Amino acid sequence: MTSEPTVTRYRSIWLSDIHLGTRGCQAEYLLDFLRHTESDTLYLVGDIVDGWRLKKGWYWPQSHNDVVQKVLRRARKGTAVFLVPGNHDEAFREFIGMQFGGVTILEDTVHVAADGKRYLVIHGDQFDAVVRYAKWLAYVGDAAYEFVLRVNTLFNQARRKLGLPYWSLSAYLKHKTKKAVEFIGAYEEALAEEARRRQVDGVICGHIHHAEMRDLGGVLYVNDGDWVESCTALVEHMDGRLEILYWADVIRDRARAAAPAPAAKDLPPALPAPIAARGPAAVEAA
Ligand SMILES: [Mn+2]
Repeated sequence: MTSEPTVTRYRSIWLSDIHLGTRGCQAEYLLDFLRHTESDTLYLVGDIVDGWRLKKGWYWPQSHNDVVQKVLRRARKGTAVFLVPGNHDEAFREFIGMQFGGVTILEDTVHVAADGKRYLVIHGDQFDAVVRYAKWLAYVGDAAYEFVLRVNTLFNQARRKLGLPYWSLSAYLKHKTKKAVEFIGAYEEALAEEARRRQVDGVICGHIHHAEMRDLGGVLYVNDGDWVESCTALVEHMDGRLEILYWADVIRDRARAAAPAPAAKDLPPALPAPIAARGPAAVEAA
């Protein structure tokens, strides 16, 4: 018997860089995320569908269709869904201000959080030109990058067979590259500067496939990451607090919690009464 998934409701959810239509897309992880979450508002912050890749050859497995269906279903059920196009799905930019299937397409927008904080929501590719190390970014979408993502997928299929959790090989390689690290820093600064210029409290973006949340000179820089490497989403709790969810970790922890309890003979001897009285947290920490 399969039990109903436990669904967590958030005020808002941000997803970007899903790259549907590419082999690198971790659609199964995203479907799991969509099964376990709900929100009043959902922002799709660009590069949702990879038009560049689809032009070169059609790749559209059932799981990618399921992602689209789940998103449209949310829009029908009352979630306010906004699509902010990115460079890989720039075709949507011709439809700014229009609504399709309950999804409103916007060039960028300002999100007002429950605590009154205002965040600019934008994909981020608009700032490639002002970033000195933009050359590195040219690799996002090209054959070498796609090859790394392909290897990453195969690598993780093998890890799953061995019962090991998801681990992003491509994200690891990227962070080992000095140029990439320099680029990320310059990109973050350019986005933070735009937030300052627009007089908002922070910026929520995607594009560089690197989830992050930190203060940059008084504005909050938030990147919701991606679903080709790190499988990350940004959520807003009901009180306005923002949090990056690393979904591969959530799946791993859930699997651990669901693992059958060890047989009595494998358990350590019973705890002395004072420790047991402090409850399960104290036991875990021990
Ligand atoms: Mn992009």
